[in-house]
Amino acid sequence: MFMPPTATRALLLDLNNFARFPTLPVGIIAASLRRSGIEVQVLSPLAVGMNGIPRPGRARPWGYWSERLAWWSATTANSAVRKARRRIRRFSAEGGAGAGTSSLIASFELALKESPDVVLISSYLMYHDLVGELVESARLAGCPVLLGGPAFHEHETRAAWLKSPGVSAIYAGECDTNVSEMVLELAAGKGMTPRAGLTVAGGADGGIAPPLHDLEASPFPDYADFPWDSYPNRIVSMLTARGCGWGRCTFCSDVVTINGRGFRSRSSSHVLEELRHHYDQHQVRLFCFSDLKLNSDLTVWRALHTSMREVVPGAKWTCAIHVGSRPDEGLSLQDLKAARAAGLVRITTGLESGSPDLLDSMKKGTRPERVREFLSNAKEAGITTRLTLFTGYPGEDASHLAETASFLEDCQNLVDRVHLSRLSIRMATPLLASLKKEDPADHGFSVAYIDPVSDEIAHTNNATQARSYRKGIARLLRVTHRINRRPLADFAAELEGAM
Ligand code: B12
Ligand code: SF4
Repeated sequence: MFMPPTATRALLLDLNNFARFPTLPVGIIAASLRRSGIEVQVLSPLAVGMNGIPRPGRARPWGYWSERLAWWSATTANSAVRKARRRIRRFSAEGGAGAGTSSLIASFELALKESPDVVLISSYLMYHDLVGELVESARLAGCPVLLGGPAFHEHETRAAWLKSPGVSAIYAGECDTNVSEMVLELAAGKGMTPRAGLTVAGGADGGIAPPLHDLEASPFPDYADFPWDSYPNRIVSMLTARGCGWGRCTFCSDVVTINGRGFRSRSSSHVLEELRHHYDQHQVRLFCFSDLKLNSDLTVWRALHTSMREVVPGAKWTCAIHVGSRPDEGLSLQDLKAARAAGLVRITTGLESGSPDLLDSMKKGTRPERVREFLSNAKEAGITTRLTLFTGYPGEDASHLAETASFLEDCQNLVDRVHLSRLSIRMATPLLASLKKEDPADHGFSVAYIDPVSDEIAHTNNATQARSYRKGIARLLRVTHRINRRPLADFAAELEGAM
């Protein structure tokens, strides 16, 4: 392995800022740089007073009314209300902004005084304006900046972000095994070797790097630099694979991101070794599997059931699964009992809608009755469940909402949390591509604008204005609130809000 003669120093800024556990990609980058002998300072916004975005837990008593207000303000025909709402949301998305942001900028400037050779920023797109301020400070300090993150997969996004004069280059790819080379080249100041995924300021667009196939070449994430005392408990995020074994849902933006393209899995032994590593390093027993669908690779899924508690005594964990249509989805009562015995206490799954017709047009690959059976098995196995649903898919009307509400009312004693949202349309999804081709007059649904800087796509949906539709929403919000008002079982409470 190439070792630099004198250690290169990198300042790594984590703008994925989450309030519950250390950030996985930032841990990977830190480990990868250290493996090459590069010194790394990780700057976590949470450590310097910038709030992470909270995940909802138990609903407040007034939750039903605040959800109705949120729904109304998002869908009203009054464009001034919608505009005001967008402004408020953008402000709060930037992490509570205000004081938190200025203390982050101050800490960043302080870190620049230590003269790092390179700044690396891992960012979600909502932090564009903040990144603009940070890179300007780096530019004034004469320090090159390499930018990356999960959502730089579109040419327009990269072009817009490269307009900030302090950004030296954007890498649109999984950088697990090549980040050190890029850092050393930037530090040497002799220009960067062209590579797939790399766009240098002023140069031609480098596209997206192909997906990383040898996941075991990636180091275990190094979580030593995170503000462990700022988290309510000690949780580590794990990934056994990248992408989703189903991967076809039309609206899904996860499978078009940098790391979500194509399904790739690690071996069970490599995953178990990593679990043991984090247990030894940080004494963690709580794990959040960030896989899009942990039951994609049934060998790894079942290895967790048999070996999780052998490698981490007393482990508790949470994950997301997809109730698909394979004959064996690994979700039988026997499987779920084995998973519970191995410490699985919470499962999230996306049903999206209770209407079989809508599920077909979304290519969701699931059926409401199969999800019901899964919920019932999970309940019997003693695992708490969380269901995600959304309204507003093109073609949805009051009758579809009624199917979803009936499903939830039937299952309300089987499910512990419901996350009910409105459709978000994202760039690069099959849904957006099909909407661009269609005539909005056909179904009263149209895309109002696309902002490639933030990947915010506004749309109008005439169906939501019908009285019967609004009544359907109220019914759905009522049953959702009833479910979310209940406290979560004590054995699963440590992982509430982790996913
Ligand atoms: C797990 C997950 C979560 C978890 C954990 C989040 C965390 N911060 O750890 C939870 C469920 C809590 C969560 C919450 C949210 N999430 Co989330 N989440 C994901 C998910 C499914 C996987 C992320 C992950 O771990 N990826 C694995 C790593 C290995 O991949 P990666 O992040 O892409 O990093 C690689 C490359 O991008 C590159 N890279 C990354 N950074 C850098 C930096 C440099 C310098 C370089 C060279 C390369 C590089 O190399 C990395 C290693 O391979 C992604 C979907 C997806 N497929 O990415 C969404 C995603 C990241 N989330 C997203 C969002 C919007 C959110 C929320 C804001 C949602 C909300 N409104 O509440 C919150 C914000 C919470 C927060 N501040 O962190 C968006 C971000 C979109 C955007 N426009 O930027 C994504 C992409 C989902 C989507 N498709 O819209 N999330
Ligand atoms: S199952 Fe989930 S992660 Fe997979 S494509 Fe569908 S929505 Fe995306």
